[in-house]
Amino acid sequence: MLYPQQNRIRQALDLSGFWQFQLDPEGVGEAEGWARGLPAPRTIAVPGSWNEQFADTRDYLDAAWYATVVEAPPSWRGQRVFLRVGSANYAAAVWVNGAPVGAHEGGHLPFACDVTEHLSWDGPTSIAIRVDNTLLPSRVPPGAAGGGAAGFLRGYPATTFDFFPYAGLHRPVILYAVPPLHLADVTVTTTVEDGTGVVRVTARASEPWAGAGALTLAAETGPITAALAFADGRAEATLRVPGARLWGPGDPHLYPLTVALHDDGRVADTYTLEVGIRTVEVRGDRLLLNGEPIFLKGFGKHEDFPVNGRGLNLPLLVKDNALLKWIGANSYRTSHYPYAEEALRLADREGILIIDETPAVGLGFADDEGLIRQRREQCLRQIDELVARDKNHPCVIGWCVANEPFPAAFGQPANEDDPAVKIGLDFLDALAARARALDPTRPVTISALHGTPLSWLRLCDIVCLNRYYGWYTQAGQPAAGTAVLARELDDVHAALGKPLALTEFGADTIAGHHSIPPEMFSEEYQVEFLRGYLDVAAARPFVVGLHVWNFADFKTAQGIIRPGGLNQKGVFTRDRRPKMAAHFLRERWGGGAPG
Ligand code: BDP
Repeated sequence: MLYPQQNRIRQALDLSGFWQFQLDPEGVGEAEGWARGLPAPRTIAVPGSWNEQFADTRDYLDAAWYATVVEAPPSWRGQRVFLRVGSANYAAAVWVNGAPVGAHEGGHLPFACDVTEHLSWDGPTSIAIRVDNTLLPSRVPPGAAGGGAAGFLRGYPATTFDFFPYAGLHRPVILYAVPPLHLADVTVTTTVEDGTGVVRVTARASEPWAGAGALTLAAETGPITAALAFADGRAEATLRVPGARLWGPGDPHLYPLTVALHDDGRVADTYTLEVGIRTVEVRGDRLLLNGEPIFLKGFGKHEDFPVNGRGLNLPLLVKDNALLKWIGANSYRTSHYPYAEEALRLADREGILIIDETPAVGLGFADDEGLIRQRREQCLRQIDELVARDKNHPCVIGWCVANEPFPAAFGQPANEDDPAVKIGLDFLDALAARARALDPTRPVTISALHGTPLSWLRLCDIVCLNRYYGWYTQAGQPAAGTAVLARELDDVHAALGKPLALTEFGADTIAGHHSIPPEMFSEEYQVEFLRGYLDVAAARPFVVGLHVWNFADFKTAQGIIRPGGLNQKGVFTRDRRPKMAAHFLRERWGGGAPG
């Protein structure tokens, strides 16, 4: 699905702003006709989570309705008009002028509804979106009834994951118009042959159409063009860019590529993408970018900020990228769900490498078979939608199809003969296979918990490990923790011969709390902990990446292991002030000037 674009043919109207909002705890809205108008609305900001905008909605996760009105420009008549919701967490249903136009499940990926037939052309059109984020075991991520932390560790709201279950319209809602015959999709892949960039483009039209089109890539030496011949709505062409400037952290050069569709000799539709020419490859136990070994320095992050919740926050994206540069990082993982498209576009421009993760967190395999089947369908759909959305971003260097799946009980070492291990293997194999089938150009991984069966790790191109030796185990003894870590890395590498990355390791740290000798929760302990992991990795060339958990403190459910409702493993506070660890990492990673 192409991100809506405003150009001389395509029109896009961003509906971000103040909407009407009403909770529907009894689920009566549809029967009572709320799709045509909310009986007792209040005002809410879109995008944004509803949880932090009002005091009474913090823990509310059931249905709520959003409504607005818009006047469609008369010049759009005769076009096809879509309503695109960037992210509605978790499930959404949409009405236009009271008529149902679509529904979607899965909170972090966009969907679009064709609303052409439902718009008013002589007055306002009403739009209503019902969103609910009820924590159900059949959803992905699953609600706590299907597993997760048990007993005294369980927080409120009852998630199976360690971040707050923010709800609402988290990204822009965009109304856009395209010609009846239009470009429905474009896929770009790049390789490099003897310094020549090879850009392969596949374009798909909105119908099984035959006709002509063109590609134009703006190279520094002038435009490079190719003709497109559509047959059955599909066309392919290859562009060659001699002496291409290869995209990477040092020089994130983007070539504008315009795809045009010609009907009756005129340009019927056109779409422009920013193309980074680069290759990503796993060879032996190394990760290569443009044929050279690359070491990933960075973080697991979250979309999280006071008041915005998980809502798109453009200044924060800019600030975070500047802090990544300041600290000397070159990458992050979109833990534990796909981030806003705007984040990826910025990363394309700034040369930040991204491991793009699906929302598959908190998956266990000792549950009811029917639930597992439902989650599997949802996970596969989310991979389809994620790859469709993000395939053209040079910043995306890999797909992570699950975070910390666990066989029977969370964190318990697994025995390969355990039936839950086999069920999990089959499930995860299907996810990895789907990602590879959709996109053979990028490595696939799973971020794996301590005790993950080797058979699951074998599914990964890069073996990503989340480890907390010296925190959840070997508590208070960072050196004992790193000794365990060193042994395990050597064992896993000997068994699999693949590149390893540590995609999580960290220690909760209360900013301003100090102690000598270092004690848990102090800034000194966080530095000692991270130093140990960095040293172990530095001595092992097969470790190709280090992502500290976490970039910044972030909100979680309330519970006894999360004082203040925060996970405090950030090297920055939630409002982006550096802890001692940030300065330590900057020194180790050779960070730059303040951005
Ligand atoms: C890992 C999870 C991550 C948590 C982290 C922690 O992947 O979401 O926030 O542990 O406990 O298990 O800090």
